[in-house]
Amino acid sequence: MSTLSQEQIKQLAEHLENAQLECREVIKITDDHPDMDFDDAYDIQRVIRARKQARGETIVGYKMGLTSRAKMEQMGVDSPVYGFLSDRFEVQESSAVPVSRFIHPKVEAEIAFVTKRELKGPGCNVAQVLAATEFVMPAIEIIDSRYKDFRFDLVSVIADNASSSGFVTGGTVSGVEGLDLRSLGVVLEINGEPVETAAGAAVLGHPANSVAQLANMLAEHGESLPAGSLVLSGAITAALAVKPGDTATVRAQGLGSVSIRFTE
Ligand code: 0L1
Ligand code: MG
Repeated sequence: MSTLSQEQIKQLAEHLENAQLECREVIKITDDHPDMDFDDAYDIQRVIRARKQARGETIVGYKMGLTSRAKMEQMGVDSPVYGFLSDRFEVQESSAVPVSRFIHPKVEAEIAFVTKRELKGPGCNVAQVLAATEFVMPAIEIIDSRYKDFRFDLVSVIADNASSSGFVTGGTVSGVEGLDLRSLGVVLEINGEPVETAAGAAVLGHPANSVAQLANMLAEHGESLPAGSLVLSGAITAALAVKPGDTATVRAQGLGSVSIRFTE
């Protein structure tokens, strides 16, 4: 069920996308639209996606957000969300990223999946995801809520493309055969100091379960996850704010590491 008109959805998509493009924070949109629901929020997100595609951007995949207890507790919410990834969000491994490209960036340690077959819900499960996975690799997601002080509710954050704004993948590319993603240890380092540590099970019990839930959530809007998609399965640890001069590194057991450096 939706509560907003098509015109309101269009206006809110433009409002949030402009905030992203202009690196400008805004107040969460439910302050002015308290009755808006999940359907409205995903409709706004899809209009933002269409605006970017109309400008020539390619949608390379999706991110799952709010997938770990640590993240849910950090943000005061209780269910996962998804957002899309544009090719323009990609940052090259070991490159320098200006913090000025963002409003208030934070980094997250994630396991990225690349699929070789379409995944379609409802009923998508871990086994189907593992069978459809070409490879996995460590990733850093840069999140940047457009909302002032990262203050939002679930509906507002979905409309804001789940704070999606940057990602970098790297390390070792590995097939999933023989890999225990549930007990895979991951360390998030800032400036060489291990700051957060956790195992893959922190992501909805198993990172592949997060990908299955993504396919099932996409199915609610008549969509599927195409073959060749990149999926950031969700933060394994809490997100950490970064500032110019910081280097963030994610090390994943047996999968090597991936780093980025932040400048002014
Ligand atoms: O990737 C994430 O878990 C972020 C989802 C959106 C919430 C946030 O901005 O922290
Ligand atoms: Mg994330």
